[in-house]
Amino acid sequence: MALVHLPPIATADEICATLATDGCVVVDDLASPAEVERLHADLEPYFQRRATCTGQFFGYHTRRVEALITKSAMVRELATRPVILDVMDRVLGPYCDRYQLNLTQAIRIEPGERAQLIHTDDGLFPFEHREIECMVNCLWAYDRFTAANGGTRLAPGSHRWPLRRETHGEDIVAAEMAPGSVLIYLGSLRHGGGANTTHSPRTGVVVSYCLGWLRQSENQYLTVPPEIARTYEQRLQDLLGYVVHRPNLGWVEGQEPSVLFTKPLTALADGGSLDFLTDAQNEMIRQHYAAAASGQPPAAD
Ligand SMILES: O=C(O)CCC(=O)C(=O)O
Ligand SMILES: [Fe+2]
Repeated sequence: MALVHLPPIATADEICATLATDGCVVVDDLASPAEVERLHADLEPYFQRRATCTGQFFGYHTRRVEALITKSAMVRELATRPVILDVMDRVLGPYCDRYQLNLTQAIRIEPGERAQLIHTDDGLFPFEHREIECMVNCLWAYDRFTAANGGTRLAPGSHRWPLRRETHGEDIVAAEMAPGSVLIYLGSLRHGGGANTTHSPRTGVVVSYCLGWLRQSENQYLTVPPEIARTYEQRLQDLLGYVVHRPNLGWVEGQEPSVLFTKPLTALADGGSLDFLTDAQNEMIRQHYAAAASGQPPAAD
C-alpha cells in the first residue's frame, strides 16, 4: 500500500478521508521554503549543543530536542496552522471537550542509526481504546526524507488491524517527502523511524496532539510556565492546556488556569470555586432540581 501525498491546498476533509482509510498521509509543501529556513534558524543552535539520546526506543545515534514551543516561533505557527487544527477538530474533537498539545519534539536521525521498533504512539496511554482515536501526530520534514536516510516507516491501514496481527516487511512503506511537507499519522498507526544508511542526518519536527482528558506526554505546564504562556495567542494557550476540560479537569484553586496569566496563585486563595460542567450536565442538573421543585419525584439519576 503506497503512502498518499496530497497537495498543499488539500482541505481538512480530504486529509481526514485518507487518514480514515490509511491512518497516515503526507501533505506536500505545507510549509514554505522560507518557513523551513526559519525552523532551521530557530532549532539548529539547539541541535548543535544537544547530546545524542540514550535508549532502545529513542536510539543511540539520534538527537531529540523538546520544549519546542518556547524555542521556536516557527513551531508555534506550525502547531496552530488552521488546516491542521481543522483535522484535529474532526479526528479528536468528537472524543473530548477540547484536544491539546501532547508533545513537541524535533528528531534528528543520524548516520548509522538503526531502524526503530515498529510501534504505535498511543501505547503511551495504557488502556484499550479501539473505538476512539487518542492522538494524532504531525511530523514536519525539516530535511528531505528518503527511504535511505531514515524516512519514517509506516504500515498504512494498520490502525484498523487486529491488535495481535504481526507487522511484516511488505506492510511497510517509507515516508519520502521534501522539506516543508508534513506527515500526519494517527496515534494508532504502526510506524517507526527508519535506519539512516546515508552520510547525512534526517530531521523532522513532531507536533503531537491528544485528547484533552489525557495526560500530556511532554509536561506543557513546566516547559511553558504561565509567565511565558501569557505572551502567546489564546489558541496556543488553550492547546498547551491553560483551559479547563469540562467537566472539572485542570482547574487551579477552582478557577480557569488562565487566571494565572494575570494573577499570582496566592491571589486566588479567597475566591469561590467554580464548577465547570458541560452544557448537557448543567441541563440535567437543572431539570433534576426543577422536577423536585414542582413536586414531581426527581429522576433516579
Ligand atoms: O522520527 C521518526 O521518523 C519517527 C520516530 C517515532 O516514531 C518515535 O520516536 O515515536
Ligand atoms: Fe512513534
